[in-house]
Amino acid sequence: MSALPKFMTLERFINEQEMMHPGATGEFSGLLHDLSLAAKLVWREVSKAGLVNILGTTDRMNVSGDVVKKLDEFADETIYKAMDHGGHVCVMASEENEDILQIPDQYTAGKYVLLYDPLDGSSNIDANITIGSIFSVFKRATTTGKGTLQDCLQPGYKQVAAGYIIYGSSTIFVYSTGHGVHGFTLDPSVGEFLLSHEDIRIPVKGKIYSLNEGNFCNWESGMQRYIQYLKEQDKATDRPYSLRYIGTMVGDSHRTLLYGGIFAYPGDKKNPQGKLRLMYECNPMAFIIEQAGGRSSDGTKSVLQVQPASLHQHTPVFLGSTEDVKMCEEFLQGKR
Ligand code: P6P
Repeated sequence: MSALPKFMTLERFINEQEMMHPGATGEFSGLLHDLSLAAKLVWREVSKAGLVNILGTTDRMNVSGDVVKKLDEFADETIYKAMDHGGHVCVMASEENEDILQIPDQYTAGKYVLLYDPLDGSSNIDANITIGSIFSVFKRATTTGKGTLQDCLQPGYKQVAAGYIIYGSSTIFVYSTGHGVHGFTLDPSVGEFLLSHEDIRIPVKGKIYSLNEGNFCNWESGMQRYIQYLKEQDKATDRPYSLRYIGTMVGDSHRTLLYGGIFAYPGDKKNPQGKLRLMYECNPMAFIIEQAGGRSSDGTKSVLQVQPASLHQHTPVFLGSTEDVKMCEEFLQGKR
């Protein structure tokens, strides 16, 4: 009999990870299982968005001022409804909702907190460009009852899990619980996420930089000098780098995770804190990149060290290969 490939489903992987922690109650596994279901339900709509006239926009604006597209709303509601009744979370927060999202009274409040961006890069939906869902999980900070804003506003180093689902040429569920980063590709024919990227490690140095260079004129001088440096011809230091920019954080971060280099959304004169949100974009992506052996920064320290003050706060973000992010920090700090 031909040797069958080692089929490891996400469900089985989660269960095996739980067995490696004797004290585990199964609550954490249950949360991840529910997230996996939510991912499949969102994928089902995203994969046929162009066919069922789900596109278009609503009049509702979200807290970040983006026009909310119908698929955004669907993904937001789908994730909430998949997670609200399992008894695993005590409170949630989403990019699409200004305030925290309570668990309905009829359901048990669990010991975890979920923050998520239901459909990152949704402005690209109509152009069929890669989009994604991003999630961040903490243990609750309070002890009992309904979760609170305090449960949500925890620094990124306290995350117990984080990850994303990238809806591209294939759909991949990438996550970490602090024991490495693993990717699972959806096989639509069986409706299972199958282990395809075990223990992802980011290259120490890359050759790609990824950011919106259209903001160049508004950047501080250190950032301008760093990008100019990457574009100079110097074979000894493997320059010039190539620019790759999808315009979806999930897509640009995923490519950076696999190929190396640096993804950035710096602050600038108009938006000193940049465009990306700390709690449900930068923290989870920084957790993934650091778990894969890379580096994150807000320009001066790890993104995971930022003490949040509000749910939708922005932060400058630099993610990627350790050597690339370190060099960027040296330019930003005037050391080069
Ligand atoms: P810009 C998508 O709208 C998003 O929130 C991120 O996914 C992405 O990295 C960024 O904004 C792109 O912003 O200003 O380059 O269009």
